[in-house]
Amino acid sequence: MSFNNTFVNACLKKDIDHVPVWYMRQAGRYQPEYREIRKKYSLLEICHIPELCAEVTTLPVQQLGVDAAILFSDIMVPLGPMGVKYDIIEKRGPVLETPYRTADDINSLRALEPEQDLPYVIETIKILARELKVPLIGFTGAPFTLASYMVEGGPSRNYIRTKQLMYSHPDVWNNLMDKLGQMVVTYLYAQVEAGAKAVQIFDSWVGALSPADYMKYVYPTMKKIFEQLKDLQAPKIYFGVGSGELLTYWSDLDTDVIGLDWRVSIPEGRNRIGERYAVQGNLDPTLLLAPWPVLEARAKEIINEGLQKPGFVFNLGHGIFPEVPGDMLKRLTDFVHEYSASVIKNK
Ligand code: 1CP
Repeated sequence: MSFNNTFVNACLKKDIDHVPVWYMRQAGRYQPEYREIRKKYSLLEICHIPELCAEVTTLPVQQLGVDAAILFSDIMVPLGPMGVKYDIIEKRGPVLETPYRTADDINSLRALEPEQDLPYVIETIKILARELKVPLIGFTGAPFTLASYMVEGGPSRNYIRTKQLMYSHPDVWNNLMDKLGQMVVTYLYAQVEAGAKAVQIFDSWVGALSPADYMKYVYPTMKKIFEQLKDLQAPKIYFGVGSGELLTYWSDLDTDVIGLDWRVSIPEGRNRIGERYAVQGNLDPTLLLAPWPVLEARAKEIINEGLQKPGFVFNLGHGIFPEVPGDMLKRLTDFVHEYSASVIKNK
């Protein structure tokens, strides 16, 4: 079987013969095989065993026939070597032993050296780069989203402590953004060096901010990150949930692809970010629990909208829920491939 580079080509707005598809959280609890592995190993243990981690990363590619793999890891993983003590609690998410809230807390963070600090991640990527027939997506959390876990101490609804730090001690906040921004740049270069063919920056919770606060407290760091990533030999995807009102402000970031959630349509998303970027998205993941005709109709609309301009990757607007039946995802993947191929052929 030859290497399927359709995903990377779509990210770069090149010609494609079908719309590529992958799913956020495509490796996870909805898979019986994953649940079996998780009976024996914690999520972080899986990340530490390269052969096993590569297997978990590869499972959805084999089962669903998706056009890209995403490294099995968590956004918290690079924070460990920087000094953050955390665990990932089942059905909850990342939880810290002690939150980071003061100037001293943040000064104590040390810089990430990926090859020395995360050799198991590098090794996993090397295995996958050798074995996969589709591109591997490397990833990192974005500074705001990572900071939200560090300052709150865990998942949050209103990000009160995070915003409090931001408003009350902008110098301390900026120091935190700066350190996390440096980590993002170093970590992504290391992942691509090891063999990742694209990268996604997850700013999952940035939609909690007003545009004014985004511009003041987050944008300068994101602008700098993308400038520093200009020599990265792989397309970059920037994604946030509920980020519709921020999209206009993303229109001069040096990324290749913008990930959209389902609250903004693909054409409206393109209006807001401009012609320059490819887009990725944006099926509401809840539709995977709807009757097939309802799901199919919506997928069709998204594909038609996506194909109006060059540069489209089919994905969900956010991660797969554990309740989703795997055969629904397989059926959707086949549908995206077949339907989009027929639209492209008849153009
Ligand atoms: O196939 C894949 O996508 C799996 C790899 C992956 C990725 C890309 C995992 C494994 N985590 C992530 C990124 C991640 N982790 C994000 C960004 C993407 C997103 O928005 O979904 C975020 C916000 C986290 C933090 C996190 N880790 C949460 C969310 C908590 C909250 O604040 O609501 C949770 C539940 C986790 C645990 C986790 N990470 C990954 C999995 C499969 C799981 C849950 C299942 C398990 O414990 O086995």
